[in-house]
Amino acid sequence: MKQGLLCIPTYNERENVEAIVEAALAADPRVDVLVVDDSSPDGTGQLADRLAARNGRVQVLHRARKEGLGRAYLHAFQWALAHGYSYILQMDADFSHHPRYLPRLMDEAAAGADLVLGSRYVRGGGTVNWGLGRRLLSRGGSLYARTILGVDVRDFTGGFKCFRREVLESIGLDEVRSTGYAFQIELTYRALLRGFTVREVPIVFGDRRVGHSKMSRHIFLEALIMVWRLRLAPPAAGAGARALLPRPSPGSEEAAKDMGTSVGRTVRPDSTRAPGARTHRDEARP
Ligand SMILES: Nc1nc2c(ncn2[C@@H]2O[C@H](COP(=O)(O)OP(=O)(O)OP(=O)(O)O)[C@@H](O)[C@H]2O)c(=O)[nH]1
Ligand SMILES: [Mg+2]
Repeated sequence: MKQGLLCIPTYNERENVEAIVEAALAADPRVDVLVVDDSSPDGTGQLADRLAARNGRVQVLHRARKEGLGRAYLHAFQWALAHGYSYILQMDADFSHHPRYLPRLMDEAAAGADLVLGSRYVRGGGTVNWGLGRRLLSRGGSLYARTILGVDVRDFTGGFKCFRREVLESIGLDEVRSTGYAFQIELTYRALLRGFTVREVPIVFGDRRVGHSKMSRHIFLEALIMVWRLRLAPPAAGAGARALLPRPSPGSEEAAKDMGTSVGRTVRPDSTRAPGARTHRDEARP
């Protein structure tokens, strides 16, 4: 079985694609790269083809038209499963997600986490060069999703992740409905509903280096609405979803404080509760 496949969706990322692919390959020898390009008018797909021709660790998936980040990822994830990868990673092309974190994401998954999230909102994580408005929007978005869905994930909208293949095999990729930021929320929520553990590790999120944003009001509104749809018609938990409100494990906060440092946190289903129910626990690792 092959190790990691890093899926990088691109739309008009001509200035970034070569540098990000090379940085990713250099950052972790366990990881191959799949560029998923939606026929970018600026020629990103052809540039990626040239990279693939030079390097056997690079593949390119060309899609006929721009259908949003979520559709591109779903296509890439199916490809990764069909090609036998054990760990499937996702990352933006614009260096907001720095490849230096890839080994940590892989290590945590190899150590047993089912889904690892690069998280801006755990100790040690953060954002740089963001104005107050964007900070509030991002933090507010995670708080909104966390509150409505009742699971204690700190960074719900981030797109720097590593899935064990079993997660993607069992969360019903064919039924995923969202396309923009909501896609990140939906996949993490589906993983928790299926009983998988989610581990958040800190990342510092930088501004895109060059190129243009594809963020739109539509993507934002989709996330607002989709969270309620997930809440009211949960993909896998049926009517039990109201029982999912998190409950901290006794002593976990104290344990984290005693260690003096927290370099990640785990959200996991609680096996001592009814099926589908879950709680969360902070973890401190030296
Ligand atoms: N294949 C594909 N990739 C997309 C699509 N929309 C966005 N992307 C890629 O998804 C990643 C994230 O998009 P960004 O435009 O950076 O979104 P953002 O990070 O919210 O916005 P910025 O802060 O401006 O960077 C980038 O690598 C984009 O090229 C799409 O429709 N199809
Ligand atoms: Mg970006």
